[in-house]
Parts: sequence; C-alpha cells; structure tokens
Amino acid sequence: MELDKLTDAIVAGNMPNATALVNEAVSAGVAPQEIISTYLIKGMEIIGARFGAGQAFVPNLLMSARAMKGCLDILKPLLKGDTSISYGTVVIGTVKGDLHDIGKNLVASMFEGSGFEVVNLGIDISADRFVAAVQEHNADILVLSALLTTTMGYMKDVVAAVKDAGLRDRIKIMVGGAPVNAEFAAEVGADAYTADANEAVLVAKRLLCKAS
Ligand code: B1M
Repeated sequence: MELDKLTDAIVAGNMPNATALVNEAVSAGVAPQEIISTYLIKGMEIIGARFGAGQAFVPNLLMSARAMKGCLDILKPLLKGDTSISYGTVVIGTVKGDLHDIGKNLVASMFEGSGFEVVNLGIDISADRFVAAVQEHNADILVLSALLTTTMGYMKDVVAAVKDAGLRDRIKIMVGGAPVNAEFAAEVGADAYTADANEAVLVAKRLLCKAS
C-alpha cells in the first residue's frame, strides 16, 4: 500500500479518500498507532507549515482537520486496550481561548485505550470548569492542552485555580501541545510535560506509580 497517499489526502482535506485509505490500511494489518503517527500527523504538519508560510488558509486547515477527524473516528475504537483495568481518572481539555482539539482528543483516546477513565471537557475550557470537573469526578490527573502561544499562558491560571481550590496536593497536572515544553511546564507549576499522546500515558502511569 502506498500510505503516503494518506498523508496527501489529509493535506488536500479530502475526507472520502483519507477514510477509504485508512480502512484499506487497517484491513492490510497496518497498526493504528503507525497510521496516526507516521501518516496522519505528518499531513497536519505539512498543512500547518503551508499555513504558516501563507500558502494555505483557514478553510484549508478546517478541511484537513475534518479529514483527520474522520480518520481518527475509524481508528479510535482500535486503540482500545484492556478496559477491565482502571488506572485512574483523567480530566482533559483545551484551555480557554483555544479551539484546537485534534491532538487533545488523540491524547484522550490513548488514555481511554490504556485503561484510564477519561472526562473530556472539550475546547475553550475555563479554570473554573477544570476545577469543577476535578472535584466532581475526583480526578487523579488533570491534562491541559494548548496549541497557541497566545493561550498556553492560561495554563498558569488553571494551576493557580486548582491550588486556590485546595486540590493541588491530591492531583497531578500534565501539560502539552505544540508550543509547550518541559521548561514551560515547570514555570506554570505543572507536574509534567509530554510531547505526544503515547508519552502522556507512560508519564501518567509513572506519576501515579502504576508503571507496568
Ligand atoms: Co490552527 N494554528 N489556528 N487551526 N492549526 C496552528 C496551531 C499553527 C501552528 C499554524 C501555523 O501558523 N503554522 C498556528 C499557531 C501559531 C502560534 O500560536 N504560534 C495556528 C493559528 C495561528 C490558528 C488561528 C489563530 C488562525 C486564524 O484564525 N487566523 C486560529 C485560532 C483559533 C483558536 O483556537 N482560537 C486557528 C484555527 C485552526 C482551525 C480551527 C482551523 C484548525 C483546528 C481544528 C480542530 O482542532 N478541530 C487548526 C489547525 C488544524 C491547525 C494545525 C494546522 C494542525 C493542528 C493539529 O491538529 N495537529 C496547526 C499547525 C500544526 O500543528 N502543525 C495550527 C495534529 C495534532 C495531532 O497535533 O494538536 O500538536 P497536536 O497534538 C499533538 C501534540 O501537540 C500532543 O499530542 C498530539 C500528538 O500525539 N499534545 C499533547 C496535544 N495536547 C497535549 C496535551 C498533553 C500532552 C501532549 O498533555 C499531557
């Protein structure tokens, strides 16, 4: 199979082609994780770079995002692992002002597939909503995602709100998203930064001392 065509379909925002190629790849036995990390994410990187260079525009991003989501809808159930184990409860969301959710949903799916209970709050989430969800679900881990340099700073407000609510000692806070790094995570007072969805699950287990 020429899986590079899948990357091209994501770049072109061609959902019918992209989903057909994903179905073919799955039938041919290509691992879902490989389809995502090698071919789908590459497509989003290419369209993002074109957008950054003024060679693509918001409608192109939206079409690529739609194609990517269609593919992830097919792959998400295949990421499921042993659901008889529960490692803990994760509350996850994209911070206030930020509407990007593809990467955050991928992180959420990996957590679900690895045996965590996941409360996915969605996008544009205020500090108050994060705190309320942590309380309501008695969460073990709070995961914050941001894709914009203009919204990543809000993570500090969320950490402060968790502290103000008296919850900081009983919850681990993890941050991620393209502009975020380990130094920034330390600066905002988070417990950990991870670069991608796989690493997020590994680090979460380590933080809860449940590494297998
Ligand atoms: Co936007 N956008 N966007 N966008 N967009 C970026 C982020 C950008 C880098 C593009 C560019 O200029 N090259 C740029 C940000 C520049 C900056 O801040 N430095 C940008 C911009 C400028 C904007 C707008 C301002 C554009 C405009 O309107 N003028 C606007 C902002 C809207 C808003 O949020 N308020 C905007 C809008 C959009 C769309 C709505 C059109 C669409 C989002 C659709 C959606 O998500 N439903 C969109 C898209 C698609 C992108 C790009 C092209 C792709 C993002 C993506 O889905 N990547 C992006 C360029 C790029 O990233 N190359 C871009 C694939 C995804 C799998 O990766 O989300 O990085 P990612 O997730 C990764 C990791 O980051 C990590 O795991 C995932 C992979 O395993 N991760 C975590 C994510 N969260 C984590 C949390 C963790 C751990 C890991 O916690 C522990």
